This record gives sequence, structure tokens and C-alpha cells, in this order.
Amino acid sequence: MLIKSVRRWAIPEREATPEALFMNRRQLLVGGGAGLLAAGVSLPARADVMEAPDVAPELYPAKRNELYKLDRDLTEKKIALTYNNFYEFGSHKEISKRAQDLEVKPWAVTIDGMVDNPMTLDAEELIRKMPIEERLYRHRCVEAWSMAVPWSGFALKELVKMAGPKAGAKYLRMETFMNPDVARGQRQRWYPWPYVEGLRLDEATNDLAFIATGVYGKPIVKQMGAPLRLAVPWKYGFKSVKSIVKFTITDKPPKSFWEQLARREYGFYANVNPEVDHPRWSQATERQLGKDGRVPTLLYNGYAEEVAGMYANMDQSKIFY
Ligand SMILES: Nc1nc2c(c(=O)[nH]1)N[C@H]1C(S)=C(S)[C@@H](COP(=O)(O)O)O[C@H]1N2
Ligand SMILES: [Mo]
Repeated sequence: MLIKSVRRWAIPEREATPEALFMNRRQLLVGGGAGLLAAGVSLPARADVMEAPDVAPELYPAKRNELYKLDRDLTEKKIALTYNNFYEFGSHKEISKRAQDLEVKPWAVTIDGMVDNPMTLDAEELIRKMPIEERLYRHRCVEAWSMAVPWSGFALKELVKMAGPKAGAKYLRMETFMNPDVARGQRQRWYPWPYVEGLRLDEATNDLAFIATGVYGKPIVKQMGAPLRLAVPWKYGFKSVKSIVKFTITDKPPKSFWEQLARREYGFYANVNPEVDHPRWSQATERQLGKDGRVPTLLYNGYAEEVAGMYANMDQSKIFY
């Protein structure tokens, strides 16, 4: 037993290197980058991961809405901007550099489906039409890490109102861009691209449902979902779809990316509940990015007062996974 565990940890240094670093080094070698570097030729530099894109920059910092404050410290900006889930750029957390290749200007957004006012417009134009404010929100990933960030943006209900849902409409489906040339993760064919998420229409028009267009007082960075990213803080993080290109109002329940991959682990509702474990781990506590130790996770991630009413008459075994 002892010998076995010694062997298990005695792995070559190369295998202990995080996948992202290892891959980058190997790609550099395979791609001839090493030769160029040796010859003193520098590779093109990518934009700084801390840099905000130039999308309606005059709107930030936006006035804070005092209704949405927190009982905990904000996550340090550098940490929130460099620890990300954005599978389009790789299935690990170190995607912030790669995401800088995404062009977010121009950015066509389509609003369609069962609406009186279908439209396609540029994200910057849409953002300038909307009442932009700042809100401090928690974010709880299903992987049991969390952060607290200052989003800027607009209430999703404003977009729904502008679209004008027709009678019988029940859901809002949101879709991320598709561009495998830039987002290399989209070349991994076993994932059901594009990334899709959905909300019931009453969830989408709940005051808390927010479209983030900014973060930390500037336009939202690419790695966090520029130029339009959902923030539904009472649900697990995967519901907060990034870099949206299409909003569709429909009467059919949208099939989300993660639901298609693993229905039993990532359901449609995905409301946070510390008492309902993920099939493979506990959800009782969370690790706050940038802090030591763990803290208890709260029902609806601390937003029960705002959202519990929407689920009061439902089978409670169906709303927490
Ligand atoms: N398009 C898209 N949206 C996405 C994801 C993704 O992989 N692709 N990951 C989700 C998950 S699992 C989480 S926890 C959050 C992470 O947001 P952050 O990187 O800004 O912290 O984005 C969500 N939105
Ligand atoms: Mo997540």
C-alpha cells in the first residue's frame, strides 16, 4: 500500500505541469516557435488579460444599485480575471490569454422567436439602449468554488420587454458564438457546441437576472464573456452563459450544453442548495477564490428571499440539480 502511494505521487515533472502550460510549450515547439525564439524573432504579443475591450467604454463605471450589495469582500480583480471557465477556449481554468483572440466589436446580437419585435443589432448599440448600473453579486460554480464580483449591465427583463414576448411564450434560450478558428475548444467535437443555456420566462424577468456588460468598473473582459454575459447568481455558475449572440423566446424548454452532456449532473434548474449534493461531491461548502479555508454554501446562494417564490409550487426534488 505504502509503496503504491509513493509510486503514485512519484510522477515525472512533465506530468505534474498544468495541462495549459504543458500544451502551450509543446505547441510552441511543434509550431517552430522555439526556432524563431532562438533566432531572436519575437512572437506576436496578445492583448493583456486585464485589458477591457473598447465596447461602450463611456458607460463605466456605472452607478451602483444599492439594492444589490454583499456581506463579503469582493474577489481580487486579478484572480477573478485569470481563473475562468470558458470551455470554448479550453477545458481548464487558464484560458484568459487565449480568450483575447475573440473579436467583440462588431458583435451581432439576434433577438428572435415568439416576439413582437424580432431584431438583429450590434451589441454596443444594444448596450447603449439599456439602463446600465452596477451590482455586487455572488457567483457559485457547481465545482464548489465561488467569487464575489461587481458586474455592470442591465436587468434581463429590459431585453425581454423590448422583444415583446407573444402569448404562450414560456422560455428564454441563449446561445454563445460559434467560431472554432478562434475558440479552439470548439474543435473538440464531443462537446455539443454552441454553448446554450435557458431560463423560464419568469426567471428571466426576475429582478435578479442580469446581463453583465461590464466588470470591475470597465467593459467586461473577454474571458468573462464579453460583450454580453448572463449573471443569475442563485443558480450554479454554468447557467451564466457567456458571449451571447442570440436570445430566443420560445414555448419549448431549451436543452442546455451541460444538460446534453450529463443530464443527471447538470439539470435545467440548477438552483444552489447546500443540502443537495452533486452526484460526485458535496455542495455543503465552497472555496472563495483568493481566500483560505471554506465557508458554508447558502440556499439559493443567499438569494432565497428574491427567488424562492418562483419555485414554491414545484416538486422540490426537481429544482436543485
Ligand atoms: N459560453 C460559455 N459560458 C460559460 C461557460 C462556458 O464554458 N462557456 N462556463 C460557465 C461556468 S461553469 C462558470 S462557473 C462561469 C465562469 O465564469 P467566470 O470565468 O467569469 O468566472 O461561466 C459559465 N458560462
Ligand atoms: Mo461552473
